[in-house]
Amino acid sequence: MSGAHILLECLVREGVDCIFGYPGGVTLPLYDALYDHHIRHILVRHEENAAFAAQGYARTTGRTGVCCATSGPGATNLVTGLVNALMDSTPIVALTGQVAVKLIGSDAFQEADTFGITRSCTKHNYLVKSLADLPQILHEAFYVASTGRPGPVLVDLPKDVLYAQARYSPVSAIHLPGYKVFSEGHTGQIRRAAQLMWEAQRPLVYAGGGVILSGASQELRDLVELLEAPAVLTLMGLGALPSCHPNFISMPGMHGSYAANMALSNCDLLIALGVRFDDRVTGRLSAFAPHAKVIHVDIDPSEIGKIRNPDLPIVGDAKRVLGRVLKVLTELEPAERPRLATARQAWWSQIHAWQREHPLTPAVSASEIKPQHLISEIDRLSAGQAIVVADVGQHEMWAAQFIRFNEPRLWICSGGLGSMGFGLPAAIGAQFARPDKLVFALIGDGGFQMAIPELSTIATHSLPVKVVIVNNGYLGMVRQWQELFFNNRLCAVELESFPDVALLAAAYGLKGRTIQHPSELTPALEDAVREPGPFVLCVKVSPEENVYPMVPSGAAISEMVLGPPQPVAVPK
Ligand SMILES: Cc1ncc(C[n+]2csc(CCOP(=O)(O)OP(=O)(O)O)c2C)c(N)n1
Repeated sequence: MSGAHILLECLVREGVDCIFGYPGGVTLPLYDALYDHHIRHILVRHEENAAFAAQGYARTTGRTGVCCATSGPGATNLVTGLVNALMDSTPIVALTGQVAVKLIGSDAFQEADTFGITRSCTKHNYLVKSLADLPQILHEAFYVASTGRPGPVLVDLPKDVLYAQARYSPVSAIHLPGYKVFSEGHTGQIRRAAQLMWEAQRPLVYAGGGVILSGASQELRDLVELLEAPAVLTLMGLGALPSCHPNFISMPGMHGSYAANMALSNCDLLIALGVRFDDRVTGRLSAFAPHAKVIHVDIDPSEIGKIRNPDLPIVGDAKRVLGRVLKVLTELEPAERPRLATARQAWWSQIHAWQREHPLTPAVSASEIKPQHLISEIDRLSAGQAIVVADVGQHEMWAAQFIRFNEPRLWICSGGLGSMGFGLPAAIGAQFARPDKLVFALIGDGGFQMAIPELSTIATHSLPVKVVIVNNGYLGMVRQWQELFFNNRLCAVELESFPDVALLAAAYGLKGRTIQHPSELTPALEDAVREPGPFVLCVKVSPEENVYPMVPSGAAISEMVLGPPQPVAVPK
């Protein structure tokens, strides 16, 4: 078999059913092998979008997404997507073409040092120098991408390796002596954690993307119910506990709710599960959860103590560790439960008071469409069941605040990297993975303009994605910071000359429409959802709305700005 056919055979054995990619000179043998192969190749319109689409696919399914690019510019175009996958621990395998082995280092046409360039933006990367190594490397790549803390793995494939012929023999085992996955957690630490959990007066569960990655939603639910503990979920963790669960407060951090941030600031035990104490959550670190002992469960040992030294670290897979913690908690329950009632009553009444004091409520107006109103209408239509893929900016934060997710893997965003341009291609990947699901791509007018070419991919496959553009005429999140922290000196944030979306969609053979009056909102969204195919809906919203609450950078998360500054009465 040729190297290209061996590659496809390995992909089949890994259960790959589709690849998002863009061809070029050195990957021609691969595309020739794909010509009559059952693995689907989805031609995106830019390699970065192949990486984002593979992540939309991976995040909705839990399986490893695959993207493919040619050498040189194709490979360098993948870089943002790779960093994005690394930051959000998303399992993808990126296949890149490379010039022939003997030309490497000669500045050959479309040569780039992909191995060197992607070293720091992948979990691991390989350069395949001989066809004999290809099967082993490829299966290792899938193993490394999907195990432990998942992430992107790149396999660079020289053209002559793809052309060469060899007898294919399947790989029977993977031995990576230097790669250890700790999954069970330390028995003694698990016992101590259970004890601390029962002893706490004001426990708070702080759960993130790691819980979703390990499939630990049920265990998380059992934990909060057993301990009668409140929980906050990070941007990456939304859906790990159903949004309608009574123990769920909301997202914490820079745009988290008052109650979530106050709970963090006042808890006496922080149960951190699959989270990395991101600066957007902690605010000023010295003031973060200042009264709390910290239990930190993470599969990646390098996360432990990276930002906050835990009192009790547990290195392991969230699902397995929580399963074991729950067992010990149940053993200890008869002795510990009686002490719980009064402590929890006080803690919960405090939390409910914070919720009543400053609830998260969407703004609504009779004369203009408030972006929060639009988002809450999407929430109503989704009813906690739709897949919502957000781009980056204000609309993303409002979506995280107001859209409910009653299952994991419904909310997809670019969390760690915050990469504009992510939303549309990631929605494409999600819709390919889940053709049965209603998929919203929620995008700002800035991010949309980074991804317009993917309307062509949507049209080609009649993908029924509902593209909703939250059009405020600005790079909204940057405008908000310029307004609040730079005396409203708006510089380079106005987005003039936005295209007429009905015409733009029609140019791609799609249906599209622009609305701007509140009375049009509900019918337009309902029409878009009823439409069996794709729909592009541009919603002109109030241009100068800001996301609140907001923790200014450098402030403690208890120092939230809860709303726009109130006009000060000038003494006469
Ligand atoms: C690739 C990239 N470039 C720049 C930024 C910085 N940035 C963060 S939010 C934002 C504005 C986004 O504007 P828009 O897409 O219109 O969404 P909005 O904030 O208005 O909802 C910018 C420029 C980024 N996150 N990603």
